[in-house]
Amino acid sequence: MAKKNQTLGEFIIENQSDFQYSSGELSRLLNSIRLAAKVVNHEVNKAGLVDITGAAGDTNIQGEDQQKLDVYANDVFIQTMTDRNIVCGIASEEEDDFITINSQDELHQNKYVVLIDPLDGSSNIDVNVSVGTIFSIFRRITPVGTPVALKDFLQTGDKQVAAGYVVYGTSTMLVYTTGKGVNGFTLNPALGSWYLSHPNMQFPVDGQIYSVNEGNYLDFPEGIKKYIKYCQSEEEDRPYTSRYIGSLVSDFHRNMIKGGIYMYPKSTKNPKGKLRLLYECSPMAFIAEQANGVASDGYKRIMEIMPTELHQRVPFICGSKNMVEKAEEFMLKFKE
Ligand code: AHM
Ligand code: MG
Repeated sequence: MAKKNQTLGEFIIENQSDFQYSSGELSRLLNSIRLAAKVVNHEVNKAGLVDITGAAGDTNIQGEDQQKLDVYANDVFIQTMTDRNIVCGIASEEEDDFITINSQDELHQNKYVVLIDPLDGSSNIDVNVSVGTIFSIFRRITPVGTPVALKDFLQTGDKQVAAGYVVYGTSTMLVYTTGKGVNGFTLNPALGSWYLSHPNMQFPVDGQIYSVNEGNYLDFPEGIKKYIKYCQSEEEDRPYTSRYIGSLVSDFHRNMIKGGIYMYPKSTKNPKGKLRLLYECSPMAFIAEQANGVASDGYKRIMEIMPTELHQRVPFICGSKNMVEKAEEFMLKFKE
């Protein structure tokens, strides 16, 4: 039960018993993600100083190499989880292959794998626009005591144990679900603590915002083109407002609070869509569904898609229930 003024640490402990046979492993894992997010937040906040302290690729005043922030975020999340020996494997959008965590004393004893997009939308950093981290947690399929295998990572979204995102915005927030609703915590930067600010987040069933890169309009499937025209038409409660940040976490976060739809369909440039099933779409789909929203590839639930490769891409339509269902209606009607 969410309590006013509760910190994320308190919330995680209090809700640990939601999991049958819980050993505290998932709680410790969430705690390490919350810690890494604070470290990354600190660095992201300083991004505007890069011209003063030296750009990525330069050597800074202390003789240290300046890293690009997405590489930095990748290192921080992986290192934080590895040091704590809390997962048996990690797959990252920044890495070609998954990483096997091999602790010396307790060989491959951990139960969970993490998939992460350490800094999504990082092209926005140069212009001081919000970026995010997205994470997804699965229970391993292979037996404990053995090294992780690709199949531990290639699971359908509906097998997720937890998923969440961090939005490094005007405030930094960590939003996550363990399958019992969605809760959002805002970082108090002075104290370094996350406070429950958005308990039980819900997508409004309907919305008035559509988010899509309309620069790709001519290449979109007919169903999406027709749906966009529907959003723009002057009927009933339309035209809708168009809002596109180009940073999935931020667009999703706004739409969840205000009601809206986010779309990244396939196009000639991105014949399978642009977004990655495992690092972006599947975790966001879990959060969306837990918040009364819908996530689809245009025809079926994202959560049911069986991945065949780590970096698989998929078209993504996600948001308020009635809006996504309407977009699906158009996709079906104008199926190519
Ligand atoms: P990235 O993983 O390379 O950062 O790309 C993902 C981002 C999403 O955050 C965003 O919604 C989308 O790409 C924007 O793409 P585009 O610039 O093509 O509209
Ligand atoms: Mg990304």
